[in-house]
Amino acid sequence: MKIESCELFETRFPMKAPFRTSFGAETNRRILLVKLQGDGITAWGECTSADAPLYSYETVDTCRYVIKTFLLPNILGKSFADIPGLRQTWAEIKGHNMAKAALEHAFWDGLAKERGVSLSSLMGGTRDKAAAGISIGIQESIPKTVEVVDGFLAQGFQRIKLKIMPGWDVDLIREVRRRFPKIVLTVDANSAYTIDQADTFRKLDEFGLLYIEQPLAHNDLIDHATLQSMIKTDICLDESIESVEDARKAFQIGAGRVVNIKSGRVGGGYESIQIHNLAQEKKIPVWCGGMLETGIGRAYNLGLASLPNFSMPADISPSFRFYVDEIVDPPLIPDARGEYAVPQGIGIGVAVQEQAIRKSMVSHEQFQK
Ligand code: OSB
Ligand code: MG
Repeated sequence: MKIESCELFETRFPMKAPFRTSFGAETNRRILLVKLQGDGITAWGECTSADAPLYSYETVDTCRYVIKTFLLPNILGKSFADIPGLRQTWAEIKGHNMAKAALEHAFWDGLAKERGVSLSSLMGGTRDKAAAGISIGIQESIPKTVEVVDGFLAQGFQRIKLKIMPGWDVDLIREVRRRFPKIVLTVDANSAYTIDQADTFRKLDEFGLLYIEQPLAHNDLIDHATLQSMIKTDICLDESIESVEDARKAFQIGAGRVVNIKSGRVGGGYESIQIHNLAQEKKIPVWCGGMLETGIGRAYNLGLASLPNFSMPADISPSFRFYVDEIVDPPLIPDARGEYAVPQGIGIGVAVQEQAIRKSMVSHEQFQK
């Protein structure tokens, strides 16, 4: 596909309810959307960066800046026959994975459209269903959490993930486990603890969690390996894995036994597939994480989650859970058994409603060679 033009839409989607994690609450989400055009094809991508550098150092503004200043000038007006060709243009640019992934993401959609195939099949997907898990933010009380969990279980979600932080952990999980003895339950600390708080995780060992996600620092592997050797429950790495090289090192030292793959965090679908493949070779299960995406990002995640080693439920709740406005058609919704149909249409497999995007748009820029 030839990249004749690129448009950046900055949108603002008020959240129906704040999504609270150990690092803060998201209430009003700015989201950068990318539209590429060329050879008669229109392709879309979503940048997974948040407004503030709390999950990682990237922000909506750093992504926009890096895309405009360093990534686009090397690709505008050029044709790329495959993903490695595109990635080669930014091979020497360090970090800024979410900025790179936003462009790569749109290009995957474009390439799939050029070849007349679904994103899932272009990525090497082997299944047409993906199991849905749900990530539940920090609530005002334990009884309220129990009520929220109950509601999502009734909707069919196959795995419940609860955000934890110091002071909001063992008592919470004890009660949720008491009320729901059989459910698949996980926790996500978003790096809120240090290794000297290992005792908390020893206590969590008794609740039969599927895994404990990112207990320690966002850029740590060493302490995670120490912690993993001290507890029975598997550690799942999220923030700490930004590349296949990170994954290789993590597996080598035993820093975790599960990986949450988020395409934005690792710089795109190509790197995600490398991590998926290495993990498969090492018999490490992976699952597809989420970053509160709109339908565009969720559709992309479903394509990725159709690869064979995505063997645990994804963080893919429908985007109407967070946002009033839907920007893709048809909206992606799991069935009553908590399964999504992986889109089989060409490209990301859902139609993007530019009209709806423009309704929520706060700025728009167009770049052409
Ligand atoms: O750590 O998995 C995380 C959302 C924003 C930032 C970090 C995380 C999350 C989630 C995913 O838990 C929720 C979702 O997209 O449904
Ligand atoms: Mg996480």
